[in-house]
Amino acid sequence: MAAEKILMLGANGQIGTVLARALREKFGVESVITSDLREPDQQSGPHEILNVLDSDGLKSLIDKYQVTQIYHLAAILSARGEKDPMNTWKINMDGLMNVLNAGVEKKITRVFYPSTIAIFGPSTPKKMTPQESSFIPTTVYGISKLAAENWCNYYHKRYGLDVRSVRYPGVVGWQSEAGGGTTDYAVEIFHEALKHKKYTCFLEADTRLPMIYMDDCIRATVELMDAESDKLTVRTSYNLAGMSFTPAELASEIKKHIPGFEIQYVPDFRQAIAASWSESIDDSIARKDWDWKPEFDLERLTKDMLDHLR
Ligand code: AKB
Repeated sequence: MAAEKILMLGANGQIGTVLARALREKFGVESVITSDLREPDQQSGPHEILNVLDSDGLKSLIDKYQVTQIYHLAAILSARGEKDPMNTWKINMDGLMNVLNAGVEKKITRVFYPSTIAIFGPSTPKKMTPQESSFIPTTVYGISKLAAENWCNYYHKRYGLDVRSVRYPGVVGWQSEAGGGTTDYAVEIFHEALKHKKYTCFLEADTRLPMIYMDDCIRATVELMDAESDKLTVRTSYNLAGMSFTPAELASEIKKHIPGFEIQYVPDFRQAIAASWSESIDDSIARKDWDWKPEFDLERLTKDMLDHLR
């Protein structure tokens, strides 16, 4: 374990910011090299400027730091991705192919790749969505992640690259901002509730989506990456569940802590994206293969968010 050298791509994002800190605690500050297009807001260890489309730049960083594991978090998410579909496809797909090819060439021992509930579509069963089903996503982000899952599986089968992946639900955390996603409302609402005691939600009140608290999200990622390779039966991407809630349910939970809090609903284009996704996830294979179990429900998430943000 001590000899691992980790390179994280897209580390300035919502999950990367928190995951980098967790990995630095586990492996040591100098063993985790973060990278992104820009410097991070708060530097917590070695950081490099890297565009994921620059495959030579990626390979030189692997050589420079003798990298053994890559966490490839760089992507354009569901809502922002719709503004420029071709650019989203390019960044999401070419970025992944650069990582997979560098992974094989440089003999990287483990790669982490996040997929998402955005791979689901209108034909996917909405409740307790199974690991495998009809997946016809409506966003370019979803299309790219579904293709990516299959590329990860292909590189594992064909080249033996140890790529591991989970389908993240919407992630809620106090440590970082969410950006460009359809589930972002569930983070924004806390900041607005504390600042202004009101929030205008871009989804309808009863839009139920799968969500996960940041602590569970980070733990799931670390536990999957720690699991023994031969226990992993899914090499596309594991279904992962935390909890499911609607904007109205979240608002009423927040009201228990901030009695005057008010919410109004002004749905925009993101409503159609959310309506195409699942309401809840069957993650029994993750539970069986690597003992996954979420700890946070809506009540605990709300209290923890407000305690930290206050
Ligand atoms: C998004 O809303 O696009 C992301 C996701 C569910 O992958 N948070």
